[in-house]
Amino acid sequence: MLMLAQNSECTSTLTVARLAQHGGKLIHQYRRRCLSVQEERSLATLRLLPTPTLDRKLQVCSRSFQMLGRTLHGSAACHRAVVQFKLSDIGEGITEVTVKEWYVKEGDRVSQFDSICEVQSDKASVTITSRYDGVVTKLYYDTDDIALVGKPLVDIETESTSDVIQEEDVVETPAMAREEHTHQEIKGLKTQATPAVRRLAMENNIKLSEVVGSGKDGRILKEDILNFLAKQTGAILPPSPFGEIRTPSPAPKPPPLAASLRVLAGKDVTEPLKGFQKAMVKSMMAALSIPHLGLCEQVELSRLVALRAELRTEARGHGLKLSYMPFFIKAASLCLTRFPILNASLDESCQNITYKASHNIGVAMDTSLGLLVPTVKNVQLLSILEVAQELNRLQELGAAGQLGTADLSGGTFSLSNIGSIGGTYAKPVILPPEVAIGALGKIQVLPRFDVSGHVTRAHIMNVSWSADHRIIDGATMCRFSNMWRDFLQNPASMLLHLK
Ligand code: CO6
Repeated sequence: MLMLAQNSECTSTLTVARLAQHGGKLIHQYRRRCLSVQEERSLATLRLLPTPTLDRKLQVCSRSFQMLGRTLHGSAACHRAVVQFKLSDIGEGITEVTVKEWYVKEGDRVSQFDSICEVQSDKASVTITSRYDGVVTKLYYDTDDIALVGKPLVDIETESTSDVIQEEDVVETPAMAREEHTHQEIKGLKTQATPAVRRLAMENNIKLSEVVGSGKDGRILKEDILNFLAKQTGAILPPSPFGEIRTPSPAPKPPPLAASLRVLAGKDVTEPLKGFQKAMVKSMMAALSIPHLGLCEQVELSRLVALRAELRTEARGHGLKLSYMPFFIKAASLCLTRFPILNASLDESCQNITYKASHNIGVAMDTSLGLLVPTVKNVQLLSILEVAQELNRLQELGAAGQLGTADLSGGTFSLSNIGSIGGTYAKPVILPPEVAIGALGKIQVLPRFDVSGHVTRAHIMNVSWSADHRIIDGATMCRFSNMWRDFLQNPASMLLHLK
């Protein structure tokens, strides 16, 4: 039995010690979790032993492992470990970020989930939070340095190794500590969470088994618990993109004036491109490889203007702001159902088209951090009011500089309402891997002829479409545009298609 436990690499200390204490009751559990086929055969032989013999062997084994466990714990307790806290993979192929601000300095004491620094990736500005309790002993970067994913960000001297949560980038802890602190066995699945997260769940009477983890390998994060709680209570919380990264709480700072002031003072200023500007270079260079076709159209929105005026009070009753955008977005989704080629992507070798099932409509947004394109996901499943709700949420996050990667990724088609700033016409640029985008101009009150030839006041908006001409032809774009225009000129007709 001892040999079996030593051979088995997983959680041997705890499992065998328990096995020794409870004998046959845990044999099945132990076997299921730890044993190879060969070991199982040996165990079958062991089970054939008379019970007193088995008990004696288990007691011996238990004593050995209790001693081993004490030794491991003893050495852990008196040992301060320095953990290299690495910048984790934040997905979306992001390999580097700019360190915007440190919230700690060397010598500062931090607890789990304390903010360490704010970084800006290609996609979003995010706050890195600590996984450990301890003292910061080293910062690897200065403000405005480029930090690399997978490389150390800070060193933290932890106070107790038994509290350290293991990731691929930190020091080893005894198997028992890991077993007790990071895993919980539920229906054969292991739920992973840090002690702080477990505490938070416990304090709120939440069973971890009911929470879906959004961290690496399904790890349950603090945000998952908060979101779970929010769903139960109806509160709205900002989302968190990945793992140890969550959206920042500090208010966004206005862009530094230094460069523009120096320019005003008559000096040329050269500075490196960073963050979103750098991301824009990348995405626009990619967009440049797409042959764009353009199509412009005028839309007469007088009926929509009247309808929105009527419905916005009702929306306000739901605590929502109802602008024109939810109608534009929903109408686009209805048209995408009819023209799936506009909600598609072309692979890099131009061999395959993927028609996307979800209508994740990107909305170009003028945020406190610059132009970002968060997406309203699965518009095909949403009512106009639900689109408004989602847009309101995204706008609030955008204004606070808190849009996360999850909201900024996955777009399948985009709309840019430049008219809300005042632009009348635009030439929108496709955001790869999408294949089409529409830019909406300012709604203007202009004279038009009615059917009797009389001049009337009309609410006119220009829409400018760009499409990937490699897979979309002008006729398709025009038919899509006509359909979209008709829905908005006669918004009641959308009712027939709403589910
Ligand atoms: N015309 C007239 N009035 C408008 C329009 C247009 N096109 N759009 C919005 N509005 C009104 C809107 O109805 C609100 O009025 P009230 O409800 O009466 O208060 C008001 O303007 C403010 O609307 P808001 O901007 O808050 O909300 P909306 O849902 O319309 O737009 C948004 C949300 C996120 C699209 C917008 O806030 C925004 O950020 N727009 C800028 C987008 C941008 O920067 N695009 C440029 C990208 S680069 O495309 C590009 C090709 C180049 C030019």
